[in-house]
Amino acid sequence: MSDTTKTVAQVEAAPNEKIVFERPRSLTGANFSYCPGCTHGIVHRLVAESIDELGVQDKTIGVAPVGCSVTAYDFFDVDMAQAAHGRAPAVATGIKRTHPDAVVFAYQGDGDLASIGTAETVHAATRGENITVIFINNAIYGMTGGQMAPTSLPGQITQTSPYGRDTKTEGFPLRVSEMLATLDGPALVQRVSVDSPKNIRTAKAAIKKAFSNQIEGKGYSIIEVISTCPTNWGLSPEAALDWLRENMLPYYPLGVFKDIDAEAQKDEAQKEANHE
Ligand SMILES: Cc1ncc(C[n+]2csc(CCOP(=O)(O)OP(=O)(O)O)c2C)c(N)n1
Ligand code: SF4
Ligand SMILES: [Mg+2]
Repeated sequence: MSDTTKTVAQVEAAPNEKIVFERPRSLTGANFSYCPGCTHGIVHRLVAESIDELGVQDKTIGVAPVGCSVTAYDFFDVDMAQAAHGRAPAVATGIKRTHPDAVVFAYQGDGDLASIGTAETVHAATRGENITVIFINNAIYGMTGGQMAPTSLPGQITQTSPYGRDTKTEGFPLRVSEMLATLDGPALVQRVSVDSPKNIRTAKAAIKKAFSNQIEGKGYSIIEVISTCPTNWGLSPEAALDWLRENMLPYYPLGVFKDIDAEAQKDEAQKEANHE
């Protein structure tokens, strides 16, 4: 087992040196417990960089889920709370309402958010709760050994669908972003991926905006991150990225599904055009 308590010290620059890359301050430096090629680590970094850049480390409170990121409290150097399976948006709601000046985020897997926590997710979104949700969709229950999740693809082989997910008996995968974007409550609903440098940059901008929205009081923002689980997909890290591109991205298209800022800009442009 990896020793998650072992931390890497923050680098200090010598007088004649310039630091060009370092660990975000909002990560503790504890070794990640994630498998090789798992994208949870990339997303942790993007969340931590966003918190650093917005200067809110001292007032951020994260809510960890169950699933492989259950130990997120070891990795984020901010105050953390632990929610029972699927209850992170409800716990985040309570924290935010009692600490309105805090910046509160829930970090959840697809089993956690889209299965047991579907009700909490939908209701936090429709209330327009002023929280940030980071949703890791890897199409599987990772931590418990690779059972089928609500997001597993049609035909996908998992421990509980050994002949492939049969939509006749197991139904169709939930497209959470599309579903939440139909609600009036959310300020931002965006789906991103972390399979390439270009997509990682887009993911970073989306995650940072989801935090900025909260700081500006704009309301509920959720970023769905299409992610890998090489271990339970039975693939190498590299092959897992190919599988993600070939199978997940066609079913879960990337993009912005709701953005109240973009809608406001469009309305403004329309008003100006009508006056011309
Ligand atoms: C109420 C409840 N039911 C089931 C479990 C067992 N359980 C723990 S983690 C997990 C799967 C989590 O999968 P996901 O949320 O997709 O996270 P991942 O590990 O894939 O990142 C399950 C079913 C639990 N802890 N609590
Ligand atoms: S089991 Fe899957 S989701 Fe969990 S750490 Fe390993 S690769 Fe990541
Ligand atoms: Mg999962």
